[in-house]
Amino acid sequence: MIRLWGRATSSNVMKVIWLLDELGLRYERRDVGGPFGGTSGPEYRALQPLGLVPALEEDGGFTLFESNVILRYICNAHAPATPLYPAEPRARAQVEAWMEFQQTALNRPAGVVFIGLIRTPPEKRNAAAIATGVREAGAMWGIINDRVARHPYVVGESLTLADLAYGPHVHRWFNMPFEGRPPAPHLQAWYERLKTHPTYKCCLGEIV
Ligand SMILES: N[C@@H](CCC(=O)N[C@@H](CS)C(=O)NCC(=O)O)C(=O)O
Repeated sequence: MIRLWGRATSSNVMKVIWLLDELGLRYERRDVGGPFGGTSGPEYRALQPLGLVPALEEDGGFTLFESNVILRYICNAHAPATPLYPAEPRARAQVEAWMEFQQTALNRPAGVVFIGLIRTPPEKRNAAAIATGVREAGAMWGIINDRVARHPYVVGESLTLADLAYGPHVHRWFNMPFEGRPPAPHLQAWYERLKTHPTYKCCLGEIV
C-alpha cells in the first residue's frame, strides 16, 4: 500500500495526488503539515528530515521525500510504461529538466507571492516584496508560456510529469488576487488544457 503524508492544500502534495489519481493507483493519504501539525516529531522526521510535506511510505519500510523525486519513483515503481515519464533517454531528460526548473527557478518567486498574499495577514503584507515576486515569477512563467506556444504541453505533444509539477502553481498564478500579471496567452490556454484532465481537479481548490 502507498501512503502519502501531507495536507491536500500543499502544492507539493497536490502534484503527487494528481499523479496517483492519473495512474489510478490505490493509496491512502494522511493529513499532516500546516494546521494539522504532526511533522515535528522524530517519527515524521524519519520520513522527511526537514518536517516538510510530502513524504511517501510503502510496505516494507520504504520511505521517500522531495515531491518531484516521489513523482519519478511512483512512475518507475508502479507504472514503468507510462508516457507521463517517457523511457527514451532524451525525452526523459527533457521532462526532468523542466521539473527541475519548477523547483529551482519558479518556486522561489512564486512562493514569495503566495506566502506574501495568502499566508500573510493584510496588515503585515509587504507590497514591494510581492510586486518583485510577481515580476520575477512572471518572467519564469513567460518562459513556460513560450514552451507551450510551441506544443500543447511543457515538453511536447502529451501530458508528462513536467506539467504535473507546475499544475498547482499555475492555478494559483491565475487565481490569486494581485495586479501586474504579464500577458501570457499560451500559458492561459495550457492552464485551460490541464483542466480538461479530470484528475487535475485536486489542484483546483481554494487557494489557502
Ligand atoms: N522541495 C520540497 C519542498 C517541500 C515543502 O516546502 N513543503 C511545504 C508545503 S508546499 C511544507 O511542508 N510546508 C510546511 C507545512 O506544510 O507544514 C518538495 O518538493 O517536497
